[in-house]
Amino acid sequence: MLKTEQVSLTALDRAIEQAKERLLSLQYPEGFWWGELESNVTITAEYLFLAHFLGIRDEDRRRKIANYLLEQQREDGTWANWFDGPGDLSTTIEAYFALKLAGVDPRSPEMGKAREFILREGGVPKARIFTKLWLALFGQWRWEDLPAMPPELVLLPTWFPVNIYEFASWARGTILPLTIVLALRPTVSIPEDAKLDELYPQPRRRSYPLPRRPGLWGSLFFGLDRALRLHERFPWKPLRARALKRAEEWIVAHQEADGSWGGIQPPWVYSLIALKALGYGLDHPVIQKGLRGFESFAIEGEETWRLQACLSPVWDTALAVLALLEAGLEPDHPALLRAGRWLLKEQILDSGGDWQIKVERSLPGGWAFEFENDLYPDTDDTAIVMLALLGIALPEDQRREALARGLEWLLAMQSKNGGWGAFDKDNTKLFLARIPFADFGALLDPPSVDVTAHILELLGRLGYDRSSRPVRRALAYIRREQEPDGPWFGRWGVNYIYGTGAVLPALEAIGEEMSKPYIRRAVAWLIAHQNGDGGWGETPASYRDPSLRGQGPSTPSQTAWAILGLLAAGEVENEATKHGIEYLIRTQQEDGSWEEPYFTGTGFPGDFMINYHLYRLYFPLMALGRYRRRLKEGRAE
Ligand code: R19
Repeated sequence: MLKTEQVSLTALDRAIEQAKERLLSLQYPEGFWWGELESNVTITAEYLFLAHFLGIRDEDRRRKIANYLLEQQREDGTWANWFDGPGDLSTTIEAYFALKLAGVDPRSPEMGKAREFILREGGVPKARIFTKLWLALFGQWRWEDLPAMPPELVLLPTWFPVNIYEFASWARGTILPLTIVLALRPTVSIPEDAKLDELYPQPRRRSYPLPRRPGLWGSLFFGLDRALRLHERFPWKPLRARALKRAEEWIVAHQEADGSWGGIQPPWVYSLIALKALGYGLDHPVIQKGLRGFESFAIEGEETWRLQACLSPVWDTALAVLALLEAGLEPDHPALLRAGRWLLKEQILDSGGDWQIKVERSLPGGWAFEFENDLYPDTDDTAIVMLALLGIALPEDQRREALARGLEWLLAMQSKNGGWGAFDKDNTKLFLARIPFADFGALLDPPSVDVTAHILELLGRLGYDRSSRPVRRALAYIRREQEPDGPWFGRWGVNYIYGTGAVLPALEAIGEEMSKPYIRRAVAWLIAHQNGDGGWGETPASYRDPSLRGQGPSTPSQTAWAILGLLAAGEVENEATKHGIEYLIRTQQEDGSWEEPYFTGTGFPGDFMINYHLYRLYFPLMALGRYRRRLKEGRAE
């Protein structure tokens, strides 16, 4: 057979070399990598709301936030939840309100365009519940028109079918303070010219009832909500005082070392609001620590100030290590040793956490995503960090101990259905997602294919094979989750390219026969969704519109995931792989990195999207490096 032309090996070597040098240059002296976690403007707008609520005035910061918000507004006057995405009503309302609070003139053309969009979309009554809650805090939405969420929830025991531990970790940390806020209804007044009357369709109604949700649970919860709200109006609440006390204690006990709650913005801002409503002063140590913590989540420019929803140093460090190993760095390279020592320090060994409610009999041993999030290690970070540690020449006893503790924790966290959720085991009470409060993000943390695949890949690397029980169960789960036409859904990355790009390397690692028909279907799906330029891309809009699965402008990280999938399936010589590699080589920049304005990370499918700023560098490097190794292995045979 006539061989098609090879990828130029000198060009490949050069691209790897440049990306490697670039990545090495970005390592922090302490040993970690840490890229920006870009999401959307609500995170920063809500910081301004919080400051306003607490009565903190910082003119300089307010101006910088307004600049940032205006800089993020698009031509059509809207704000979106991801680059090039559709304007989002709730996000646009929050940005508009923040700008008004910051003193921007509502008669300006920018504000006019935003207002037009908001009204065209139905105005404030059509916004999500979180947005309405912020407005209620400033008297711009009626407390009575929010769903009921009584603080007594915190008193329900863990054996009861409904209790706070049945919610995902992030929802638990958010809902708990919100029960206090909804019970106390703290309201702060704002200047007349910051009010939002113009964002209501005319004629304005006296009240806006909640929409009834379809289905049995929808109706049931709708009825329950009515009953609870009626109950709110009566003064007799025998358990209220005790519930508020317990919720307060829970909040205080769950603050992390960096002042955050859960290392993420939503529980953080609402916890501070709840504590303030309970009478905590600005000088209270818990509030002080909470407020100071935001400074390390902020990115300040000359004229702008923005906040990150969350920080990704552990995740970034482990993935950077994996990319550098693929690029051929020796296991004892000083950069890797430094990263390895830092990762060892980050392991959570003596702090319990919420995960223990569902998992008896396991020592802690996981890693969290952030610098400080000791109560919430997650299985995804733990698997990726352990994969990274396997490649670094650390002192053997230290590494063995770290891996043993990590493995014990991971095995204990496997859910009944064979997969792994991110933060909890068996967080699968799907009916809870039907409560009226749940109109944004996810309330549950059920197992996902991508996380399960990362753990499966780790188990394979640790020597587990398909005969072992955890692997058999995980494999069965993954098989059940495959789409009929071949790919797997991506829960924490966009979307089917991420899921499929995670599963195929995992299957290879546990020794699955890669010629099996179900794997061939996945390969065919990847190849069928390659773009004409040789790259792969998939838009976050694919979460809402299944006809867009696997489609979108090419991006470096998604191209890398597709290539990693193809390589795992043995497609080293495939034209599709070659074109993908050429796409990466061709689009690399002078500085060794790539451009990636598109969002390829997922917080909540369709609702909360993330642009991880280092994805554009370590994933392409990983793919190029692995491609080169596979080529060489092929030649050596
Ligand atoms: C893989 C590693 N991952 C396992 C970790 C990814 C962390 C993503 C950061 C997400 O940060 C958040 C978390 C929660 C929210 C919410 C929210 C939505 C609904 C409810 Br109820 C409560 C909170 C909104 O924005 C968020 C961002 C990559």
